[in-house]
Amino acid sequence: MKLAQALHEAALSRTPIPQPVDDFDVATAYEIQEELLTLRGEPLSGVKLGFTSEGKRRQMGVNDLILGRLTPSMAEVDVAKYIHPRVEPEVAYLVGRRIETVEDALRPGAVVAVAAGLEVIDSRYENFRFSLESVIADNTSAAGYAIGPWKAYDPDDWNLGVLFEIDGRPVHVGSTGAILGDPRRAVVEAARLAVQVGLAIEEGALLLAGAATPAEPLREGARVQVEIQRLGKVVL
Ligand code: 0L1
Ligand code: MG
Repeated sequence: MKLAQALHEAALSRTPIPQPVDDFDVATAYEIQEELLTLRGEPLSGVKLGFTSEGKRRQMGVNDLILGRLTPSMAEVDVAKYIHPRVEPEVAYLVGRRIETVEDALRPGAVVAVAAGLEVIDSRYENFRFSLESVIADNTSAAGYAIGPWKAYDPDDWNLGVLFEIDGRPVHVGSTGAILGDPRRAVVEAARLAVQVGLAIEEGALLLAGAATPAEPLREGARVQVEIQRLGKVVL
């Protein structure tokens, strides 16, 4: 597919591309995303959800969440690799059993651990502008991530305070409850979208549940820290 190739080359060359002119539907967008990941030539390390806050969906004029795929090299965050990166605080879950159906996501042990996370998003489109379909094709802007120390999953740990700091200054405070109203819902929502696109979420996979506050530009040399009550810290 031409768009997958163009997005792959945009990431490699750090040169953003214009919005695609042709319309395509969500199913086609996920096919392009899969093609893009094949071009990357890496296994998956996990999945992520995007548009998990009502405010962001309203701002973008969309009414569903989006699913992206994570790869091991995204764990090597290096500002020099990106086009116009932004960073946002996330809740990260560790998947404890293979999820191929929504029912699997509801079974005990679907999630075994939780951590404070950071996601780097970097649209391969000019000016970070996209439609729902074009951002899905662009693997939901996924570009990097960092995860703090894992803590055994406790279902009571869901509505927790979040402090997002850059260079020692608070830039946002929030709550993990801003993620889907309850970040625990991310497991079922990720399963629903994964089933829709024919993807299984493997045991040991990482699940980035969504952003707890707005994203901020990621500058070269910046010290970025997210601290989540009871879960601990992650630093970039
Ligand atoms: O992870 C996210 O919520 C981002 C999804 C894609 C939209 C964006 O690039 O802001
Ligand atoms: Mg995100």
